[in-house]
Amino acid sequence: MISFHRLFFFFALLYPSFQDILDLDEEDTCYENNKPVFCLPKFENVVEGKKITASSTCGLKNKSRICLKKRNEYLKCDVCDSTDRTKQHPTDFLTDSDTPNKTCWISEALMTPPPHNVSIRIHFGKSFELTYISIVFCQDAPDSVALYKSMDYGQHWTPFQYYSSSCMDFYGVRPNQTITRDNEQEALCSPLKGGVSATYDTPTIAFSTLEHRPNSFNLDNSPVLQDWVTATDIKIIFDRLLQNNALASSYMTMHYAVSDLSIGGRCKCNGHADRCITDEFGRLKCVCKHNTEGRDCERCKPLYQDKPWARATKQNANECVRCNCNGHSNVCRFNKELYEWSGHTSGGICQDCKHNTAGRFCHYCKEKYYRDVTVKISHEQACKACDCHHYGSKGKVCNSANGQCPCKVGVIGRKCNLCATGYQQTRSKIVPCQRKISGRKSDRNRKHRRKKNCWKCLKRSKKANATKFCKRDYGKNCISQSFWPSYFVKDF
Ligand SMILES: [Ca+2]
Repeated sequence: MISFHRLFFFFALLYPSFQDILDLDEEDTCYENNKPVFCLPKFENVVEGKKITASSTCGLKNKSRICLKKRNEYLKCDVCDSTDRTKQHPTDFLTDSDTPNKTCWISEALMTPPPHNVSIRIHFGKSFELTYISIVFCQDAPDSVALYKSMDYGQHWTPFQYYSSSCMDFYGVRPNQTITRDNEQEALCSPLKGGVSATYDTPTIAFSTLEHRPNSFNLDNSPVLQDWVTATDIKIIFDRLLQNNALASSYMTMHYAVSDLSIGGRCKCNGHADRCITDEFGRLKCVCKHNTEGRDCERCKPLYQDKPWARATKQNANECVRCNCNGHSNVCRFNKELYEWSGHTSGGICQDCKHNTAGRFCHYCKEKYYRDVTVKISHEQACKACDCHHYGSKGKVCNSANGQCPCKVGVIGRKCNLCATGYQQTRSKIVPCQRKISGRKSDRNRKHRRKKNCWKCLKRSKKANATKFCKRDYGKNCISQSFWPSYFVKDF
């Protein structure tokens, strides 16, 4: 039996980040001296505690006779019966301890000539980055085995690795191809005899996901390989037990049998978390740092979009940067053009500015509000309503700097709610303030003349007449003949 620890150290030599992982402990490793740094969840046997299903397990439907072979010699034959604890061979035996007694998952009898297509599927429940897959057999290793991975919980499957004595005939892949930088995401095919498996005394498949791939020591800068090692599910398909069918005396007693399955890897957090936990819905997720979020820390938090999200590397933690919204928004969005424009320093645009603010940084007051310069822009009351007088102001929009509303003639005050000196209030909505009539003698004469012939309407109207002129809003149809200053008349 090959222990997990033995494999761990073996693959640590192949994987550049492993030495770092060995030093992990419970403290937050995503910061050093309050500065963000690249961090990783611990390296683990990913299948422990995971759901494993097999398309075929002996003894579930009926008792069956099992005869395992090693070095072409039959081992002791036995009965498989799921109802008998001493005779059962469930998928649990793939991940249990094989000490002191080796335990095996065993398929149903193969019955017919190949292909047999017996599969084992492991559901991780989250993206993991895998380093190796190890399968230890209870008898001679099968002749043809295919490993597949899925990145979307089993909706699509990608070949991960083939093993066969006849790669081309069985899987359509040339054996032992050379991987270059152009085809790093391609599955290889190799015979099971030799290679890594030959170093163990037990028939074993030991697939290293990065071995022979040129960028394996530059994973940080290789998105292709980052995808290559990522999986949410693994499927192992046993296609053929024996190379030579003629050797099969009877498929009735032939089975696939595996004593141990281990998959080395770590919860995928893109360098932004050092552990994963189960959330309130029972799903695994990263405990994201560096202002990131998502089950894989695969995006920046809503208010931290000033720079584009990036995976953390040993050189740069690529912490997500907070947008400057002056405390008036919790959301911003990243704009690539702005980011390019700024020389890669800032690309965030604040969204849904609150407290009557507006602008990319919520840094000025929205229309109909003005800036209260007595407080900082970050103050909740930094923008006050213009509150322009309905009749005294020409409009509702005031000067954004000082709040001055656009007053009608004769009207003053920030809100345009006062009559200027020399003006008096009227009931008119159009001319709320009119120039006062002087009390001097000459003016009294004018007042007299006004009564007599000052106003004359241009056309007849039931609503408008000279008497009502100063009380209501019927001035449009009337014209001053002599008394009122010309500028006042123009205002109608
Ligand atoms: Ca076992």
